[in-house]
Amino acid sequence: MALAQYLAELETLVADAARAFSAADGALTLEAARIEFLGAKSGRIKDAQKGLGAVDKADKPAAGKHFNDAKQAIEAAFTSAQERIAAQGITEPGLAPIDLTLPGRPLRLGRLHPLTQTIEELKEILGRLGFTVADGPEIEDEWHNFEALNIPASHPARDPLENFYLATAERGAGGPLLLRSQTSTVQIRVMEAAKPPVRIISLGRVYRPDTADDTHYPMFHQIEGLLVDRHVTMADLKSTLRLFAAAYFGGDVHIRFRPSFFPFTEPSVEVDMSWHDRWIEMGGAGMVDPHVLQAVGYDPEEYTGFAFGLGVERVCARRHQVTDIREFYKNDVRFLRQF
Ligand code: FA5
Repeated sequence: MALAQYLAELETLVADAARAFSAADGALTLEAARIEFLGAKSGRIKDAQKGLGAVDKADKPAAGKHFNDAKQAIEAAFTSAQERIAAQGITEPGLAPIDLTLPGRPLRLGRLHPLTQTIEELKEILGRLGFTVADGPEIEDEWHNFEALNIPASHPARDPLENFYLATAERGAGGPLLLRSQTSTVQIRVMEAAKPPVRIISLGRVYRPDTADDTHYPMFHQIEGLLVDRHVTMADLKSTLRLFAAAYFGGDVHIRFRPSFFPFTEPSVEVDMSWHDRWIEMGGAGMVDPHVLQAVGYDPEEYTGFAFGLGVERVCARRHQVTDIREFYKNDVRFLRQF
């Protein structure tokens, strides 16, 4: 190749590179130009270097010198484009320069679900009244969910249509398995494992095939309380629930017992609470039935006890003036962010 032709090619190369680097308006376009001209494998400078081999032998020293000059010019064009882009704070083509004096975007922190917050608060309040937390399984057998709670096989509460029985041949030590329909199961588990006195609460999920509406959901939470000791009376039950209600809702709260029936308590009551002049059913309670004490090996002549079971969604909804408990399960962050 004649020297003149090689020099002409170098000239075009330098001009193309100068144009590409000065047109670069962000990190991406600059990088694309760098690869095109200065790329180590197939950049155009690399090609020009290979082209030196084809120049007539006598012209090689001159061609080599021009090649070095061209390479330096292109590298200089790259460096100055790089500095220009950095100085303007441009990171992407088409974006305005970054204003480093703007305040940062705050990180959006997650938070505990309102029901989790309520559960923690209830544990704390009843903890102050001397109750410790006990846990039980969500998959239960018939003994703990019904039998030991004085709910015989003929009782309508055991109807398969009223419960989530598991479609499995597997059985627990206490018969067929189901998702527990109440936390009262934990009363039995605790009394089977410990001698009186007993003073526990248990909080957790329970399951019932209820149609969802503003006060019902097929999966919900209960807080169960159980106190067994000598000389325990209904008065102790009422004062405990009153102290609990006053601590959770603050002043202006009233509680009321309505006669009711639960197979595992005698007498039994529904517990209503009123706060800001509206009564709402929170749960059931009563004195532990002597048959239940007997079933777990406690002497009902010596010991008496009270138990209560409240709906956590109801308690939480009342406190925060949520009118529909389904809101707790929609996962709408606009709702959840308020707690
Ligand atoms: C019981 O479950 C008894 N185990 C309570 C109990 C415990 C009585 C200890 C005596 C001694 P009940 O089925 O009424 O009772 O439910 C208690 C509370 O759970 C209700 O008052 C209500 O607040 C809540 N609850 C019941 N069903 C639902 C549901 N589908 N969705 C949301 N909350 C519910």
